[in-house]
Amino acid sequence: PKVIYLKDYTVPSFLIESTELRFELFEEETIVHAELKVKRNPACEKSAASLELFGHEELELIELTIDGAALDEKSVQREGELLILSSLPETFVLKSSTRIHPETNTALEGLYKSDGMFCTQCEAEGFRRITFFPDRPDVMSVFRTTVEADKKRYPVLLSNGNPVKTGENAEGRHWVTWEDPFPKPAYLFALVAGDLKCIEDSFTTMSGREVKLVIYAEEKDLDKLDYAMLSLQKSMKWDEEVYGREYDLDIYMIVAVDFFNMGAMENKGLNIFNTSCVLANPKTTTDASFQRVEGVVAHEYFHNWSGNRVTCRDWFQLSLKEGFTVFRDAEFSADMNSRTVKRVEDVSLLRTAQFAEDAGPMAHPIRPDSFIEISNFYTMTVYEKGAEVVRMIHTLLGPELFRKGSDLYFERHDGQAVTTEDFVQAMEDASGKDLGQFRAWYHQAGTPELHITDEFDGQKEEYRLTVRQTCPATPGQDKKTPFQIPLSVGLLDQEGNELRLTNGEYSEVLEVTEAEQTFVFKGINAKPVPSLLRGFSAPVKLHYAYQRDELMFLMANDTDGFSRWDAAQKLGVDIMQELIGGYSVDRPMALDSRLIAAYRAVLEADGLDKAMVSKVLTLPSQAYLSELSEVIDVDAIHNVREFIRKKLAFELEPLFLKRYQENNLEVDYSPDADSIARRSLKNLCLSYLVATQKTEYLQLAKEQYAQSDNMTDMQSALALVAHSDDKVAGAELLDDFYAQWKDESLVVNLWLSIQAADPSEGALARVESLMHHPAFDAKNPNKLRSLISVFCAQNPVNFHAKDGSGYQFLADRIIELNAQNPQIASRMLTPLTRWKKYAADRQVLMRAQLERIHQCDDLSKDVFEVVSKSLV
Ligand code: HT7
Ligand code: ZN
Repeated sequence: PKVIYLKDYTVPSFLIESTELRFELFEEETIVHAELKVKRNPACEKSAASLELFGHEELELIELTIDGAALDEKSVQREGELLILSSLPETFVLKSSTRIHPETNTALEGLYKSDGMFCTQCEAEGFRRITFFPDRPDVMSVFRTTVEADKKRYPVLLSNGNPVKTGENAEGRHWVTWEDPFPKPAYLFALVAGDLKCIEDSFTTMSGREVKLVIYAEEKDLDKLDYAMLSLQKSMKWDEEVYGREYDLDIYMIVAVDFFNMGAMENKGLNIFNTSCVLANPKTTTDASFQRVEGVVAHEYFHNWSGNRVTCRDWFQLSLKEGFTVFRDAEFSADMNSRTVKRVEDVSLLRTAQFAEDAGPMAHPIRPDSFIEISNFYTMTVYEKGAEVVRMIHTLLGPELFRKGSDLYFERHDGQAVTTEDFVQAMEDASGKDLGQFRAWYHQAGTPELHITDEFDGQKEEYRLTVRQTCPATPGQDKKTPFQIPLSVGLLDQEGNELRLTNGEYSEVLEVTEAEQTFVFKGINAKPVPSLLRGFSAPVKLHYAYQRDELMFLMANDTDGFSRWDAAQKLGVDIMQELIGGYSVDRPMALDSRLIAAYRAVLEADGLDKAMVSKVLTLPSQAYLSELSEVIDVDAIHNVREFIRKKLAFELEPLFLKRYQENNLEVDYSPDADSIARRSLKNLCLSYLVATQKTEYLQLAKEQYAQSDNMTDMQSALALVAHSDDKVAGAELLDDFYAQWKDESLVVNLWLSIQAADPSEGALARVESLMHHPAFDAKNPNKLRSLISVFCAQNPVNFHAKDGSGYQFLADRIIELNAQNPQIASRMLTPLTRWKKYAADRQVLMRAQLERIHQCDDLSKDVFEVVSKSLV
């Protein structure tokens, strides 16, 4: 397959002034009529250049005319995905008719069917599966779309923009025409046709315009749409208040579909959402999913400006819209809920999944230089690290100048397709801050590491921090230049009081720009304890030789909530790593009593934020410890973690019980931050209690399961019983749960995941048998993720079984999925790509499966790219 390079970018040779589409939807085929008004691009230097239309190989071209006449054979060439038209006039009307088959489209790209309804997914390159078109984001046009279908089966017909006309045809068919006045690239096109019901509301914008808000779903899910509506209204208000951005069409629609490759899609005026990111009600939805719905609704809404009004010039610029929009949605969630908790959750994810990606064979900068298949680059790096890079600009400029920069960016580039460079330039121009060196974050991959040492000079009353930065080699980038890194620090005296720093404040952002650099703090009369990388001010790995007592001190005294949690994590990691090291040489395990003391202090303290208490009392995850390991010892990590959990449970049992009882209130469910925090602390305490393996606590979990009026408490209790040693009790509850919820697809996904994550022996056989259960559907990505991906990513002891059975199982699934749904196949491959992090015996087994996949005929570009890069 061909590699596409950023350096080869050239402007399009033709532009499209308007696009008129007519879809005739039938059960056995769909006919797409397209009429494009085309003109030569004055910015293109090649005056005789041809027009390149993209069209997937499966498209059947029925008719093609230019200004009403058929083209002569010499002027039309079809080469793979390209239809090349040459000898063209300056302006012309291009008409085509194409036959496609959404009814058999299992890739879920382009036009396809989800549970009997037609829907689309065009980002990144799905539009070329619909019709022949210059499917590239820098070709923007206005769209007028008519959708025609059987009225009974498909009473609702939607597309982007505003509905302008409707009518009925013979044979029970009807049609609706939609007009979108905003020029957009084809990747933002959307169409939906189905038997849908909706809820409606409205939003009055800051300039007083009333916008109609409509959320569509299948009738059975109508009772799960209110939370998304509320989240949408909150997002619209927040974007006006924080960014001055107003919505621009008269209507905003969201449609929930069950078959979807990702979370949601920001199509102009017609968002399409995976049901898992839009449906929510207390009976069927966990707290985590409520928060996800709020966050994803906001994310897609914010794209209306960061992505749609100002879009990407080419797909290398993906982080321009994704990094910025993730930053925007994270700030929104922080404002709606607890800022510190949101930061802790985001940093945990970044430090496990993104850092692992940055250290693996697919490592790439947030603005990649090349790709084979762009779908492979919707990554943690482009999204989450991209958001951290925007956050660093926010930190370096401060909130006021950052807002000036974003105003300038939106104003300067409204209606354009631009680059990450344009974004940085706007920030620079608005603030006057030199971001020259900062740009390295866009083109250098890998996680920078900060090695910090300190020195106290009592005579000079000086405290010095010396910071050395390094960045490991990544594929194609051996050497890196130093990054500009905002390092937020504070200093605490021996009593735990914060000291005033050089800027006169208690916190200061040091700008690290050199390979090695020393920062001096004057007027310090005793050696302080440094609080480093406050708020995780940069996406880096920090190395500073903290003593365990110092970490306990920071846990108790640091004023920065994030840093208190981070100190607890560091203490946990330090203690666990010592035991993990001893595990392979059979050293008896003993828990450092300081961890017990630190946990006790947190459990005993009054008035602490409950969400933070539960975060602090959660041991570093298996995934994080794996990421930190030179060589991942799966069993050692698992067993050490379980040993410590049990030990803490026994030592602190009365406190866990007290906190459980205090927080086990009989109140009506609400997904507000305080209630979520209370449930999270309660369920964490219950998990420690069950870890004692005392029957009374298993009984307590069963009671919680039986009495709970919400899915958060029910699911937590079910998982604890199902993963306990009492397999009879576990099976009983799992059967009961399925019987209760078998008609709620998203709840059934929880049921699949709980079983897939069960660490007890025989998990693979259970997963294999669940693949034959009526609840499972191998064509539905949500089912695949809930069962297969959860097993491979969240059940390490079974997935990494020494006999290689887990690896073979995953490879079999990838080979099956490669033809059916390449995007999902390639995403599911990730666990195998990390083979170099394991000991030799596992490496051999993992590599063998990668090679088996590599040797398959007809590998999709998606799978080929990931497998071949992983084998290097
Ligand atoms: N911008 C959206 C990307 C997306 C996508 C990409 C590839 C394949 C399927 C997809 N579905 C949605 C999602 C977002 O970031 O908002
Ligand atoms: Zn996005």
